[in-house]
Amino acid sequence: MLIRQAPDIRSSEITPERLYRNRRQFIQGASGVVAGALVGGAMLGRYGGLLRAQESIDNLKQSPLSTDEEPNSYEDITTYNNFYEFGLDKGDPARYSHEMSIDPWSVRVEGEMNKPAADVALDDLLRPHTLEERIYRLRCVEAWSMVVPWVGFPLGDLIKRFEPTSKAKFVKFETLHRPSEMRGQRGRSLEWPYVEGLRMDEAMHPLAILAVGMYGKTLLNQQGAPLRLVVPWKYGFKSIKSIVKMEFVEEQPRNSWNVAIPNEYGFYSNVNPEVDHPRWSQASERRIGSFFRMRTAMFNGYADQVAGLYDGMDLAQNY
Ligand SMILES: Nc1nc2c(c(=O)[nH]1)N[C@H]1C(S)=C(S)[C@@H](COP(=O)(O)O)O[C@H]1N2
Ligand SMILES: [Mo]
Repeated sequence: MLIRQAPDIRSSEITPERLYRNRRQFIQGASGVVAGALVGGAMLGRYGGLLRAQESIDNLKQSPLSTDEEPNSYEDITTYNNFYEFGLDKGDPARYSHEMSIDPWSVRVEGEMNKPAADVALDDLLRPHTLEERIYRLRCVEAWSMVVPWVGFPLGDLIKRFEPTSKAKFVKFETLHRPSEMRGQRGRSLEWPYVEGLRMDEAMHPLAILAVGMYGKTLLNQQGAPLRLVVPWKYGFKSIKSIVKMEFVEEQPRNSWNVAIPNEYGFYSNVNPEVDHPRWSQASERRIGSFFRMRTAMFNGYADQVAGLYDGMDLAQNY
């Protein structure tokens, strides 16, 4: 499951959409061994470099919760990133995140739960879960967006395994803190480690997933390998990367962007075209790769599924 990432894979060497389409035909075609062997052979021959860097994830179930919008290109998704641990420029994560080693990886799980606190090795964490492909919109608070074909599983399924108690009102997450390998952490752009949190009912919502891959392959470091959160109805900063700790807590946890600039970034951070950022409008967004702006949808287009979580709450107060 784990990858050893080769340093500095040039995006120009990768033609992933082709690879991905081949894989999809293979998955959907399901006419078995012969097609598989051909596609597999072609992949090995043509994309050997990529396969060394990322592992294919086979037999993905397609989620009915996927958007039908066209995913962004692999290149856009892996070269235009926010991951302040590696710098502030959108290109910095792709440039420097190979300096982070992700093998071995484990996640510390603790807090208000019936199971004992434990360091869970990544493979043990993932083993009981069925990975699926979920094509989701990702909307950054900076008013750009992408569509990403994630590979992951519901966060709620993982939470249930640890049997949180009735005192567990929130889940808190932490990113790896390792300044020797994460050059952005040697400066003070944010308080380290990056922390985020969800209310328990948000975390249990079937749309919230933990992602381990995209485009049918394990994540690259710049995307938050080997394990990151994806909460599609919230601004991107809730989707914390490279998670090393999960804690069930009674009080609303701090979250990095709220700590950094509290009047601009709240805890809930639901995508809301009607509540502007103090310095810019949130009514529209630019889909990366497209010239035109489009109108932003309430809850990033997931209102039917998640609006009920916030019944009775003033979303201008709880931004
Ligand atoms: N640990 C950590 N997680 C993070 C960030 C970060 O700087 N550090 N940036 C967030 C922001 S602002 C966004 S928009 C998304 C971007 O995810 P992507 O680079 O996969 O598109 O990651 C989020 N997760
Ligand atoms: Mo963001």
